[in-house]
Amino acid sequence: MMTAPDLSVMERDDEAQADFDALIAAEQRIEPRDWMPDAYRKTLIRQISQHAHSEIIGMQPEGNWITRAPSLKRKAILMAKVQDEAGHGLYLYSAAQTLGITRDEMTQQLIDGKAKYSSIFNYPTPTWADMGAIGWLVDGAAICNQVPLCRASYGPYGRAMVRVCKEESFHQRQGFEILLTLMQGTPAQREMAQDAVNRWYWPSLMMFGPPDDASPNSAQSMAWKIKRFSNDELRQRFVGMLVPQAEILGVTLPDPELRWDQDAQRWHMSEIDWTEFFEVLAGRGPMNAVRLQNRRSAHDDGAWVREAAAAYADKHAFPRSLSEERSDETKRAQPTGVAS
Ligand code: BYC
Repeated sequence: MMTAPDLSVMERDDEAQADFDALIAAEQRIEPRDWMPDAYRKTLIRQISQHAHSEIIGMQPEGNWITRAPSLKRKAILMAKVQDEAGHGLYLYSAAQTLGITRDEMTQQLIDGKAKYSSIFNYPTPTWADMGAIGWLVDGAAICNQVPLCRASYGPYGRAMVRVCKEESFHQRQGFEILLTLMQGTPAQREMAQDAVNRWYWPSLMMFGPPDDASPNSAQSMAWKIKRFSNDELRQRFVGMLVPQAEILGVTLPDPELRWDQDAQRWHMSEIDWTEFFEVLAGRGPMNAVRLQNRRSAHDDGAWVREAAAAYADKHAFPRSLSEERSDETKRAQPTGVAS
């Protein structure tokens, strides 16, 4: 009987690529079991692991204020928020692991200083108002960036983003509320809130990445429907969200050129200091060294926990020997608490 000849490797790859393209075009999700181009896998590992590292490093600037929060209620809220960030990091590491990289590899890249994480976490938090500014501006920018990522073409990433975004909304509101309380306080408190907004405004705009014409990854990531909007589009959307909220707060956004350009239908703003952005990316921001050193120390200090957990897992992974079982049975059979 005649059998059909096997498809050549090239033909099979073309077919797999065509199936992948069709799923993307039809707004369907790519799942871990599906074939995907190597470059798509690499891009996702890059973005998701950077995102996970950002959540984990992002615990530090706020963790700095847990022991100094001005009231028990503020401390409880801040602790819950920082714990949420740890949870986000863990969902994201898990999503990246579905692409074939291990958690250990990602952690090693971070502590070796080879992996990027968001530039925003390389700035200091000298006052309590920084907790308000981080919630309002940093979590606000994160929401603008991450809501579209809920529709990312890679299933595990998009699904992780849904829960992350719900929690980020709460974070943004708690930051707004901290600033609102300070703005209704004494002149010194109002000054502290404005100062924090002045320091965090520009770095929060940098969170969206370089301008579109200097963003090497955007075009391909948008074609793959990982990113749904460009860096500049999201930055515009963010500023549009901030302007009315700043009015309610009574704070000034530190850009004298900021105005709505009716003709261009976009926000006109001063040029962002991209030199500062690239300096921070190169590891020369105000807090880069401290953030990485803290992460390394935490990793070293946690070595015994990992070893204990691995030993426990090993112990339960294999059936116990017969003699161990027998010795347990003998112990159970002996009456306890009876004086001999
Ligand atoms: N910081 O071609 P581009 C949070 C890099 S945490 C550092 O535009 P892409 C929170 C970029 O990676 C949420 N690096 O890249 C936690 C690329 O370098 P490589 C953090 C940046 O990927 C605790 C190069 O510049 N959010 O909310 O198309 C407390 C060229 O850029 C940055 C995320 O991680 C930056 N700001 O677009 C409170 C969002 N910007 O990898 C809050 C997920 C760019 O080629 N990530 N770079 O060497 C994304 O949406 C995208 O990766 C980006 C960049 C929009 C950030």
